[in-house]
Amino acid sequence: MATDVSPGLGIGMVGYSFMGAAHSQAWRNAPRFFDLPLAPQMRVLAGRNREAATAAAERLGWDEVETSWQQLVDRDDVDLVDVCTPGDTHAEIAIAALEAGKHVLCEKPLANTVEEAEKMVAAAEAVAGKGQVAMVGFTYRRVPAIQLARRLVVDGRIGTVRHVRAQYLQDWLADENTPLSWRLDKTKAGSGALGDIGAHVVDLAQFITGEQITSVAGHLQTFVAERPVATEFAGLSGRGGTERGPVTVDDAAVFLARMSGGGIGVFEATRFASGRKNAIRIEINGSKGSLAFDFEDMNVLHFLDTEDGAELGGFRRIVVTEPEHAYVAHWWPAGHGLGYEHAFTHQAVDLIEAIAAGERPAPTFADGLAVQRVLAAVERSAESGAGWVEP
Ligand code: 4PW
Repeated sequence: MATDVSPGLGIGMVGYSFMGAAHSQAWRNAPRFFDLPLAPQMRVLAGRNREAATAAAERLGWDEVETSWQQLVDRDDVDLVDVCTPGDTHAEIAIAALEAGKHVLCEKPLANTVEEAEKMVAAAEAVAGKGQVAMVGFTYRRVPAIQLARRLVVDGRIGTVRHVRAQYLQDWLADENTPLSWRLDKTKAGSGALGDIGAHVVDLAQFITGEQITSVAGHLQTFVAERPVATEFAGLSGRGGTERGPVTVDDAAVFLARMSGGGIGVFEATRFASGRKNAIRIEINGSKGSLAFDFEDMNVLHFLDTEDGAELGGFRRIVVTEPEHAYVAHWWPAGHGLGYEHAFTHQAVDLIEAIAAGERPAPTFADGLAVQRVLAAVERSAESGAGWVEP
């Protein structure tokens, strides 16, 4: 366990809903379980409604509250701005924070459009020489089993990638009476399942394989065009009244992909997969082996090595809870398993260590832009119905 960590890194977080809560526990837990070169100090949380922001700050452990993100960005005691707002505000806040000399952690998808994402990358590049870092929150990269999958690919254990099969399946919209929220509003979220959850599997596929998606052919579908307007909403559920309003984003996205190494991919993102709560499933088949992961069994990675031969071959079920696995030694004894929140803590740890070392932690804003370009290409392909489109 960590004991004495110093000096401090002042954190200011904008937004305090689902992601804000996940990030808050990460800033709190990171120095308690990892020896960090800088101690994160949860200085200020920003939210427009003072009463609600104050209640959130008390609950989540923040020292103070500001009612505008501009005030937060202007503070001298804030070194890092953590952007946990809907996508329509990412570019403005992140760019202002970088220009004010702050490090930035920005939730995914990086922005709502490629143009915004390009401006964010330019802002990050402009200050990179000063040691300022800009990272996008593709948090699932930091699940230990995903880290192991990446290492197996790097070590050549699956050979040349032939197939990528990637799905992100949730079901919180399967009930047609689940009310509207910002995630169903194109002006706030940019897109629906495609950007909210599809972005994760695009990033994971590119991260694990080390390849880029070079062209896509996609289809987007909105199953329920109208829903109750929310009277309250938190996390992924809420309550609605009798008033109804339009859903302006996709409910589900599917697309085919060509990979830069010559393989092909099939991607699916939906919030209508009844019974699937947070199933991030990735299977990769290579010339020498295969990998399979499902977040609903997140401490396990399945690995097939063709060198095992026909008689003894088959998928190994690797329980990724040994101290030799990434991050695990800082937590519990083997077999005790990690959960959703741990990846956020690992993200905070890696970010803090990179800042202290003067390095640029991945996923960078450029990685976020690469994902954004794939999402935009899927939208163009779906709109035109013309088939293959290049990001
Ligand atoms: O990881 C997921 C997010 O990116 C979460 O489970 C919910 O869906 C919240 O936003 C997306």
